[in-house]
Amino acid sequence: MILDELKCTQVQVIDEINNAKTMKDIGEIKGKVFGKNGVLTSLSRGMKDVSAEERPKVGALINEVRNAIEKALAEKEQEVENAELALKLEKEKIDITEPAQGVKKGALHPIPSVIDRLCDICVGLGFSVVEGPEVESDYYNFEAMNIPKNHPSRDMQDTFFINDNILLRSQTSAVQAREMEVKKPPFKIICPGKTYRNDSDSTHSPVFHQLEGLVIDENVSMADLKSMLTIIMKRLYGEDTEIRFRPSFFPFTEPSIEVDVSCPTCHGKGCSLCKGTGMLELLGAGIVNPKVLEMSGIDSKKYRGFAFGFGLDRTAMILNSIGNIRYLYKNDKRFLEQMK
Ligand code: FA5
Repeated sequence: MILDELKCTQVQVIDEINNAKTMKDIGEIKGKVFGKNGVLTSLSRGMKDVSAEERPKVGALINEVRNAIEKALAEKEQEVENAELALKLEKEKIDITEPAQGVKKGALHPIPSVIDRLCDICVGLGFSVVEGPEVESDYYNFEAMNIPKNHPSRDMQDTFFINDNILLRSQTSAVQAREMEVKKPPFKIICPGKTYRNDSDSTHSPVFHQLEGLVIDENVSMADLKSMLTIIMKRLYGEDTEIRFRPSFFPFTEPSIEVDVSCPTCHGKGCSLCKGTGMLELLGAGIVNPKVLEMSGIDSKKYRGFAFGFGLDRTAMILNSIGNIRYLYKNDKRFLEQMK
């Protein structure tokens, strides 16, 4: 009886193996045959009920059936593996005559791009780049810049205070005293970075960027400042850019100037970007006030200095003909795509 069952099982299982198409089918057959309740496992368990003289015969047949099934499974596995590999290779075939897919290129946002360009120009002129904290003390932002507490000129920069003595820096000029305290003259530094003021309209943002420049040396003059700024602006905007210096006031420079450039959109004729004036205000600058030098421990009889502070958002707007500062902060992909 058991001998017939074994022979029958062999025929059925080998038939199933022949019909298997995938590794999953083969796995299922293995479970059905050799699993805990598999057909061959159950038949082997039945050995205990077989009489002593039949046992060697049945045992031999069980081994024969097992070997035959295992052999058929191994052959089928190899066959299915080969077929699956052939299919995979067929699917992954690369047609080298197909045109290549274009690579999508990203681009720098206009602000970091302008910072890179200005830093490159200034480093080429011998400046080193420094950094300063955005959360700053009242001392470095104002007092060391000759703007004592309650001085009316503080109103020029509507400042975000964190407490009486800590604020978000309203100007990169805050790095001037920090650098003068630790560097031995002569030196030339620039400091790009974020600045904060309670300001908001089409050309003013509460968060904006400035690039500070400071040169301390003997015999520094207004002529040096003007020629340095002329070189920087012509390298930034092009050789035919017209530059205008106007007298101005900053408590930390004396004398002080403001600098305008001819509008790159209308070339001085007047347009919406320059509000019809043909010129755009770009930065403040001046000869460092001797009081500022003394407060930071620099001998004002021996050394003089000049400083300048670019508004970088304005610079980026001018370079890219952007009509509203908010576009720089909106993260609108359509706008950013145009800046490539
Ligand atoms: C200053 O901040 C001085 N620290 C500049 C300076 C440095 C003068 C060294 C002398 C020596 P002012 O407040 O004008 O100056 O700002 C300089 C530039 O920053 C402006 O010309 C403008 O381009 C930009 N700016 C000022 N406020 C904002 C704002 N809210 N949003 C965008 N840009 C601004």
